Amino acid sequence: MDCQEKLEVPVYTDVDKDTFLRDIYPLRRPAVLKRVPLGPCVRAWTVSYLAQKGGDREVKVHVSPEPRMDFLHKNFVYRTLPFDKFVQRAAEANHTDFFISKDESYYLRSLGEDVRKEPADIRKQFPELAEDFHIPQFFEPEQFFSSVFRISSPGLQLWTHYDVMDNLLAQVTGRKRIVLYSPKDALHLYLTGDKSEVLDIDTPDLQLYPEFAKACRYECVLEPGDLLFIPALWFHNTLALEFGVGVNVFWKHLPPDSYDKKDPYGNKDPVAATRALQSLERTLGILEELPPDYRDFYARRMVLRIQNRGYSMQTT
Ligand code: AKG
Repeated sequence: MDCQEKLEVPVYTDVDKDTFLRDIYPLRRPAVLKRVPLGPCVRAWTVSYLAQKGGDREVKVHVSPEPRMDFLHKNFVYRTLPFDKFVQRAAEANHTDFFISKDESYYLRSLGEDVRKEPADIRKQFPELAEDFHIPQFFEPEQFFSSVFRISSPGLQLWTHYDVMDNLLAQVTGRKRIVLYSPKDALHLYLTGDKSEVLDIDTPDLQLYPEFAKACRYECVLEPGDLLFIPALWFHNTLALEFGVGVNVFWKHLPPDSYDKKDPYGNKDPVAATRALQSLERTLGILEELPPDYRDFYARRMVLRIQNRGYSMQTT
């Protein structure tokens, strides 16, 4: 059945750790949290302040001729810029200095020092700016995984994807629209790995993606100073309504050994899920030994087994 309604993400005000852990976190659903103190960043992080305090250390950024980034056709390139120049360019609509076009869009997703090994930590990569940002202490310090700087040009849209850790996304400046889909809608999102192939979520091509109509869309607009709790595995798509600066904090909520140790981005599937997916690939290879009509029949039987043994929640 198609999902007709757009669902609002519930909003909570003045949430402290106890309320978060008692009333919000156990629901495993997204929630907007207003008036949680984030520190002086909310007022201080103007373009000139960011440029001056962040300095000229080099950052690797996405640059795209179109504001909607497309991972399928790779309509973006990675370029390196001094942080101060990057911030100025991301905040302006038209550029005198540019890589592709005058109105190109920019996006920073900060990285760790050793990109392949180390998760981003704003306290290490941007210590002067990190002083202004107070990470909400809603989880134990040993659960901390990463804190990621997210800076977007106006209109920048990031494809729908999921992460494997719990996440608090702090929108420090600028407004941002977030659309979310439940993990239960995984079958309707045309996934390639952790990303949905449906890039235009507002006017989707339903001839090409008919199942997408069944996915239930949750939506919210984050104002400066708002936090969004994104539980692990919830799909999210972000659209910067203005130039905006955010920081998101990932933390581990499964036992530490469940996670892939070589995962600086926090988006590698848990080790047991990877093992299960690998063995599915092997199983599919074995099915190919059968003639097509038998392969089809046994594939359907396997789907039934997976539904009966694997699903624990109602689909939509
Ligand atoms: C995340 O917090 O995981 C995001 O993908 C945020 C993207 C953004 O805010 O631009």
